[in-house]
Amino acid sequence: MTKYRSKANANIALIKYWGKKDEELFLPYTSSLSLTLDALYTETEVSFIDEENDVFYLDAQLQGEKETLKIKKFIDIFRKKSAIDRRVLVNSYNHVPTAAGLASSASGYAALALALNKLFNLNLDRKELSIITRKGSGSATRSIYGGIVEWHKGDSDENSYAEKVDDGDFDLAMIIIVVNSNKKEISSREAMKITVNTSPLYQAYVENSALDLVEIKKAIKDRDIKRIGEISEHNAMKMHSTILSSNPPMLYFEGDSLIAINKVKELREKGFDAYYTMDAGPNVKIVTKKSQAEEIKKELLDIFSEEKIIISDISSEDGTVEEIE
Ligand code: 2P0
Repeated sequence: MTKYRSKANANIALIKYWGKKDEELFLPYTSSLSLTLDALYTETEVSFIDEENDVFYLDAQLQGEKETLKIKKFIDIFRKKSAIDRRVLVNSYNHVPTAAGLASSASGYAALALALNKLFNLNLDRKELSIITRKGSGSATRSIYGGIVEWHKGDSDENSYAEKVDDGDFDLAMIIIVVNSNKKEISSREAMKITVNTSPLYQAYVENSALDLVEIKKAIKDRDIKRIGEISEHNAMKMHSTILSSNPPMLYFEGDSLIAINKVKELREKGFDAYYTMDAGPNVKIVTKKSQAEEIKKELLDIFSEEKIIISDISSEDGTVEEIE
């Protein structure tokens, strides 16, 4: 029996993806750009089984019908492309610091795609894989690669894909403050749909985000971490403005998110290069310099406990896959 094991790292967007133009094909309204994080990753093992249905374990827990159906649909893409109609056993492990609750669908779908590519003997290249991965979860398309990654929004199935824009091998790091690790009340998929349909600010956000992308790529080329941070912070808050101005309004900030944001501003006043970004949840992520991360952590320990603070380097390594049996 042939078994493969893959690994893909999670990513955090500096220029956010929020909203689909085409829900069937997962074509976004905006291009996005992310950092692939060293500290958070998923490992996934796959093999063929002679069962009626696919079987999915996540962190050694057999998953129910709903979760299994989601990945069945994803595996169907590989079955169709390869014309191999076999069921699959999927064993997926999220490697996140204890109690962080940062399990990521991005690293999950990217790892699964890398493994299925081998299992179904498709030999797709990374660009083709990112196109397929997109249809598992939009943000997952970026986790096929290490470094700093751009997802080109495109306007068709074939030209909406991710690409590494930089190996990220400079003094850049991210600090994650885990504000709340509970499961979200509303999925990103649903929330972004409400935003697209109801926020009067959405169109402006889409136009503005394209400018942010151009500017951040310049800043990355210049290794200008201050500028990278400023653009990221502003882009994230513009996304949250569209979420706040949806109908019904949605709000991802919790009390501790605001405390973290204020602390980041205070750190800046003290001379640190620290900028915040937030996704579809209350956790706050700080864009900073690797060389300042430990000192910033010390400052954060005044407010947050040790296990709530995760320092991560950028992982320059692309997702990997190996045969294990
Ligand atoms: C991002 N987020 O760029 C943005 C920023 C959250 C805020 O991608 O429907 O789980 O599976 O494509 O990828 C979260 O959305 O949504 C997300 P689907 P996904 O990282």
